[in-house]
Amino acid sequence: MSDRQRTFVMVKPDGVRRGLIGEVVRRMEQKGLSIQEMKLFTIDRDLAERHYGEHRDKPFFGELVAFITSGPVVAMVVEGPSAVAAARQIMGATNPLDAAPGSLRGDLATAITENIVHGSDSPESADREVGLFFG
Ligand code: 3AN
Repeated sequence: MSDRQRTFVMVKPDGVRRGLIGEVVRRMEQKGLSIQEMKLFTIDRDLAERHYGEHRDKPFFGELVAFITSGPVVAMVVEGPSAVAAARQIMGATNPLDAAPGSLRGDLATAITENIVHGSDSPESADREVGLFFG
């Protein structure tokens, strides 16, 4: 298909702690996306600060880095038709209280920091994030 894309998806430490790795993977696969690469590991501070570089000046940056390094994550390269938008639809809005029922965050989370999953917001972000985590 001509609009085939890849995107970067990560189950955050809260998702791993809560046993939601399978739920995230299941929803991606049921949508028609496929997992190309996957690894479970704990992010170090340097990678966390590079991943969240765009938020460096935000008041929640310290909290964000502390949380994302607080336990193992599952990083994935996910591929399929319109993968960037499709993965973000499955995840739902950043704030779980704004996320639609039926999305991962809408169904399974309440807090904006502990919102289970991350997905790239554009094909350019996907390339950058895949490079950071799998380069
Ligand atoms: P998304 O993960 O939906 O692309 P971004 O990139 O805007 O969202 O934000 C990255 C992460 O920063 C979010 N997943 C969330 O955990 C955290 N975050 C965003 N906005 C806030 C906020 N106002 N307060 C605390 N954490 C936030």
